[in-house]
Amino acid sequence: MTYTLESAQNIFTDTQVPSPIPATIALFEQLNVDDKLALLWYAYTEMGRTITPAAVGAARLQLAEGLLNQVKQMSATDQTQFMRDLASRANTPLSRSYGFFSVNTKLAFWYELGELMKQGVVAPIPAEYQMTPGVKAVLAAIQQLDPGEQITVLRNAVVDMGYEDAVAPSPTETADEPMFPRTEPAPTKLKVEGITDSTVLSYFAALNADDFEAALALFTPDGALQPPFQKPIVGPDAIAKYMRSEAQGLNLMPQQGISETLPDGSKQLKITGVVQTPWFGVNVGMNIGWRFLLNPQGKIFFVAIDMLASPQELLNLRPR
Ligand code: 45D
Repeated sequence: MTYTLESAQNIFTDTQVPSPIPATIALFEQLNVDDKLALLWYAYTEMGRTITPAAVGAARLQLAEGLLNQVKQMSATDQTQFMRDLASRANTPLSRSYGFFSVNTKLAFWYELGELMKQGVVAPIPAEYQMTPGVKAVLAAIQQLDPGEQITVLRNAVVDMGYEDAVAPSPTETADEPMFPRTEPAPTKLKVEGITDSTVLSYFAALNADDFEAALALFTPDGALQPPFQKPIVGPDAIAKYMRSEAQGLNLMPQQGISETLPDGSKQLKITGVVQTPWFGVNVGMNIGWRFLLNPQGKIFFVAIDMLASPQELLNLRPR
């Protein structure tokens, strides 16, 4: 096949609507540290209510326990300073410990910190704190987003905190991630309007069963997966590692798609639908698009996962 990763990244770009997420994050980035923490707290108390506590999980919290205990023992002033250091990515020992956590451990850590703030064990946002105009503007921008976009912004903020050492390997990243409990199995009989391709249908079934080996077997040896707002992850080993840490417990509910076979027998498909993360379960649906490029043998050379800008884009699947 004559495709390159670059040309694959550009398939179906004419059907895409720019996402408001990067601009919202850029607005947030302009706030000072205290405003960032306050904004996130307000946003979180509005949407965090629907986090599924079972997803936080005892095993995941155990990975964060050491740092949580240290924070609990601090004075209120030091706790506030610790949170500022996280938000400003200061190079301190505790901020580095946080930086070592995997994405899901960071989320669990902040979930627990939020609970402790509500209980008064960890210093809350000061009662006399007044929202600045900047905070109000970013909060208004976040309120414009749909719930799936809002949790993406929140997740991004959490993942970006702390000091990340570019060289040192991350202990919890390399350790096995605790499983996400599935209270109900994901949908098994998928009907995707306009799509009969068995590779793509097997991809959805494999992820819905947390069967990453089966999913990987569908890729070419140089195959790539591009998560939302990220660079492509190339090769089975890297994709496997990524899936084990970030694709567990997802419910993929593809709804409709279009498929085009090219003269050399390769195929490009765009499918749209809804994905639920175990963190929020059925409470939040994310509007997602998958753009697949399959080689003539039906293996996945490339798949991009995109956050759709609007529910309209779900149906923006005109054949060309
Ligand atoms: O006090 O096909 C703050 C792939 C500070 C795989 C806080 C995928 C202030 C292939 C931090 C706010 C994975 C790519 C407190 C598909 C403060 C594939 C606490 C897609 C207390 C489909 C904040 C998967 C907290 C996708 C606790 C798109 C915030 C997955 C918690 C998307 C936020 C998953 C949480 C998302 C956010 C999950 C738990 C967006 C979770 C978001």
